[in-house]
Amino acid sequence: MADTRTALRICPFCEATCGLTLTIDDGVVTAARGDRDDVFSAGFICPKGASFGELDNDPDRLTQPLIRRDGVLTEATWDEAYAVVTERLGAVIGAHGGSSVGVYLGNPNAHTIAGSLYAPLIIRGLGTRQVFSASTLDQMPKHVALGLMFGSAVAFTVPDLDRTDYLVIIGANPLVSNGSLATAADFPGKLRALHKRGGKLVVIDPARTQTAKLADRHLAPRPGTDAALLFAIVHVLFEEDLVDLGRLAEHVTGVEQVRALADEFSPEAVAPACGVGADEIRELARELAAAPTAAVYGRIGTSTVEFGTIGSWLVDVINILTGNLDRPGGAMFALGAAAPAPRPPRPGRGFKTGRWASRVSGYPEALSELPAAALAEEIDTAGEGQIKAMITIAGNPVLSAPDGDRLDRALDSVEFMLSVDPYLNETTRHADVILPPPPPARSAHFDVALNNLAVRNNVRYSSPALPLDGRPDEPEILSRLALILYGIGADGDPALVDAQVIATTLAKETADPCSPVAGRDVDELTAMLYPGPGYERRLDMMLRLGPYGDAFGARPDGLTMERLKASPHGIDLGPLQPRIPEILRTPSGRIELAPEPIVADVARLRDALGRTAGGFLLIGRRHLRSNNSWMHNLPALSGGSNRCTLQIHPDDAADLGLTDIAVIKGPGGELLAPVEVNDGMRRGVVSLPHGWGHDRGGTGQQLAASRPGANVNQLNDGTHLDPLSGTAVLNGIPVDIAPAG
Ligand SMILES: Nc1nc2c(c(=O)[nH]1)N[C@H]1C(S)=C(S)[C@@H](COP(=O)(O)OP(=O)(O)OC[C@H]3O[C@@H](n4cnc5c(=O)[nH]c(N)nc54)[C@H](O)[C@@H]3O)O[C@H]1N2
Ligand SMILES: Nc1nc2c(c(=O)[nH]1)N[C@H]1C(S)=C(S)[C@@H](COP(=O)(O)OP(=O)(O)OC[C@H]3O[C@@H](n4cnc5c(=O)[nH]c(N)nc54)[C@H](O)[C@@H]3O)O[C@H]1N2
Ligand code: SF4
Ligand SMILES: [Mo]
Repeated sequence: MADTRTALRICPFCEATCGLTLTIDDGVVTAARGDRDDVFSAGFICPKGASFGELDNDPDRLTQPLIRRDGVLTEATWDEAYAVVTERLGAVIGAHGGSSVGVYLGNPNAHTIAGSLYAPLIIRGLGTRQVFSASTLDQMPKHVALGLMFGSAVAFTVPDLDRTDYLVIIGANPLVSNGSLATAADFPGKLRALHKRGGKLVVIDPARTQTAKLADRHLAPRPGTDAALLFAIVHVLFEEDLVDLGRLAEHVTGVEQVRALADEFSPEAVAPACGVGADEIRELARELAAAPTAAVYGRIGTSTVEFGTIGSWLVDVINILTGNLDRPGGAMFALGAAAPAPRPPRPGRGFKTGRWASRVSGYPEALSELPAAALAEEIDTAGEGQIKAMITIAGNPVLSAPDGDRLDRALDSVEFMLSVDPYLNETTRHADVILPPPPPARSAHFDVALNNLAVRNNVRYSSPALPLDGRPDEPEILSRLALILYGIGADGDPALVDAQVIATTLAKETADPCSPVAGRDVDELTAMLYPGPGYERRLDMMLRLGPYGDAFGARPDGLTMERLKASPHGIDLGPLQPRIPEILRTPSGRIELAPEPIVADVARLRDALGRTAGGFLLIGRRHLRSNNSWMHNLPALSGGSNRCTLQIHPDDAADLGLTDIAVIKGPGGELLAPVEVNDGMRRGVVSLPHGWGHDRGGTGQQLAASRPGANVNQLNDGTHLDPLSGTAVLNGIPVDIAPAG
């Protein structure tokens, strides 16, 4: 008789954070289904979540550390691996300082406790400014726009999906991605519910995506022109006297400046560049203003483009000018359970980029990060401040960032490289040491980051579903690396790392007159913390200091780790609530609608309007059964439509005489891809998915290597960035297409 049981586990594979019920037979995850009682996801699941078991049990997952011996990565014990890190990383730091160590943090860090709570300690331990992440391949324009407008780069505006009457989705395909920067389990169901209650959906996307097919209205602009199109909406709002800030009026400055800036972006002026009719833009602006409530929501297609920050800013400018920011049914701010408790409104220091610049190209820092597109040059350009060693945590920049071939060579040249990653892949194959975290069923889960982006406030926690069996979990791995950097050594007690964070945080909180624990005794509070592993103690502290917390006994009904654990399907914390002015931290204490750096960048947009481009523009796409570069190794997710093909309009294919294979040339190189005609593509636009190109030697993902696809980012030379955020231009890249051979 098999020993069969179930365990609950929040899915860590995308931002939807669905609750799963895992079936466990004899200590192995054999199935996953949606947890119908989950307070947030109510049973929703997608093919990736359903493949949880396959991912957990993937035989290509590393179970032991690898260390490079005589040039070859070979299995080693954890003690041996930490010893090599201590010696070799220590040697680089001894010779060149901690600032010579580059760090790249990949996407899964947003989904793990380790990435949220422990990765920052490694950066601090190194004292390095050579910090890179997937954010500058993704959402950094949004951070910069939010920071400049609201004074906090993490004051995310989230569409109130459950209550809105009119939703505009620009540059996102949530039917496939399941949503991003808007944590909503069952996005498809929420769009259907919008229709059911008589609401309207508008999708703005050069491709007729799955999401666009659901829309009442689909505009298909030329790639890279969202900022101009959004500006034209703003123009119409002013011109036709449709601006109505409502409750926000007293909290906003800069409205007249925005009016002046929008003056030259009339629908008629931008229509030729956008390839969308002026009347369509006017109609959209009028409907947005007339809707009882409306929300504009932008994502990758509005972000990873030439004018990413201006576009991301305009999304919220429209939400504000139509009175839809911070009201039910509009774009609102979540209030995460582990975020600090709200403080009384007050002016803040505001947000600045460019406090320092990258060494080689002088790109401004944003949110203490440098552009991922500049990582290779920071490694391969000699001189003072050059990166001499690399640490990657949960990232695969060789496939995710522009010009992977250059990064490939650069990573090969560093004196020492350490990767914390479960796979031997295109990036980690360069490491001298790979430390593999355990599979997800053996890890705890809490959405430190994504709870602040949820379309409905909630809090949920998963304990590990299976024991670690002697392996360290990822918090322990990162804690031991921190101990090495602090000079204590890898055999120190990892609990010291948590104790230090707890002591520092509580000292600050008790000294803050606005904190729920102002004036209390740090030792008394510390003694009250949940008696679990270090990360549970830290989460307990955060929850208790947070907006719903028990304030360490002062609010006896409030949230604690113990109470959260007693609610295995999670705790619903209600619909989003207005947070202005409390959330604002600008120097003026108001929403600064016309921040100087953005105003200064508008001239660049104006100049681009007159540009006439021939040739094709390349955009990206995602597949339901894929996740960036790292899920091409699972049988359940491979095959079918999940293929690295060049999608092109049939008439364009016919004009070019394209039949089976196309050669695609971009500013950074060329590649071959099978042609897939698709009449949903705009004429002159082609699409390729990213995360493919598994044909490099020395990797350990057999299935992925057997159907490698091509690395779209090789078409990109990495020199084109959104200047305000340092984000790589990944959509709207000029390419030439021809039949192969
Ligand atoms: N052309 C083009 N390029 C793009 C994009 C695009 O739209 N077009 N999208 C961009 C975006 S939005 C993103 S977010 C980036 C992603 O860029 P990256 O984050 O660099 O790449 P991923 O493919 O997500 O790689 C994730 C890595 O984390 C590892 N991993 C998985 N789970 C864990 C874990 O629990 N712990 C640890 N330590 N490691 C883990 C995987 O093995 C893999 O190596 O790609 C970007 N690149
Ligand atoms: N199944 C699956 N889910 C995922 C991922 C995955 O790889 N697979 N990745 C996850 C990650 S890391 C992220 S960041 C999110 C991303 O979430 P989304 O942003 O929703 O995902 P994308 O599919 O990249 O959608 C971008 C859309 O922008 C369009 N687009 C391209 N250029 C332009 C343009 O110039 N203007 C406009 N208006 N549209 C344009 C594209 O056609 C595409 O439909 O998805 C996450 N979820
Ligand atoms: S939608 Fe995202 S969180 Fe939900 S099951 Fe799929 S991958 Fe997991
Ligand atoms: Mo992403």
